[in-house]
Amino acid sequence: MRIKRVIAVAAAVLMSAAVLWQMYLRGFFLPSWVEWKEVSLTGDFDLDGKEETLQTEKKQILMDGNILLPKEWLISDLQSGDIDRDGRQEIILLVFNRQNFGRYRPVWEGKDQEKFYEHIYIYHYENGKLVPFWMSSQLKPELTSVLVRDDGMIEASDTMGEKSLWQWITWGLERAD
Ligand SMILES: [Ca+2]
Ligand SMILES: [Ca+2]
Repeated sequence: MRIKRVIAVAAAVLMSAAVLWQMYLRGFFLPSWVEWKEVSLTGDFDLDGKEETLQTEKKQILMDGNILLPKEWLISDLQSGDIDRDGRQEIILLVFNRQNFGRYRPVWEGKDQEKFYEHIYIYHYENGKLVPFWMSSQLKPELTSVLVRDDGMIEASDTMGEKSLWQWITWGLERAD
């Protein structure tokens, strides 16, 4: 009897650990300053003459109900704007994932880490997919929001309460204020 009870308790502990881990992976324990915005943007992102709608819902980015990025990535904000002034809209995302690096992580970084890092990822929409344009490594300090202005400049607010202005220059974002 005693052994059975120990097994039952151990199973319950394992199950709650599994539930907690799943909650962790879904971002439930990320800091409370993270605002999970549900945004809907309509535009002709692939310049084929037809409009499409991108939206964020439950920390994912979707088009026509299809999730466009890995499900483990948690999206807190979605913006679009022509940041490099070439007439085509870029899609700007604040993403939490367990990768310190962008898409092209060094070979010695084989696995996802436990900790979540925040990134700005910039994409183009092409052939029904998001195609990477520019991806930041871990943001320091972390950003609470980004806003793409009509002139393509990006206004960012960080967790220290500071605001900053960023401009696309040749191949990356540079501080403009
Ligand atoms: Ca289109
Ligand atoms: Ca552009």
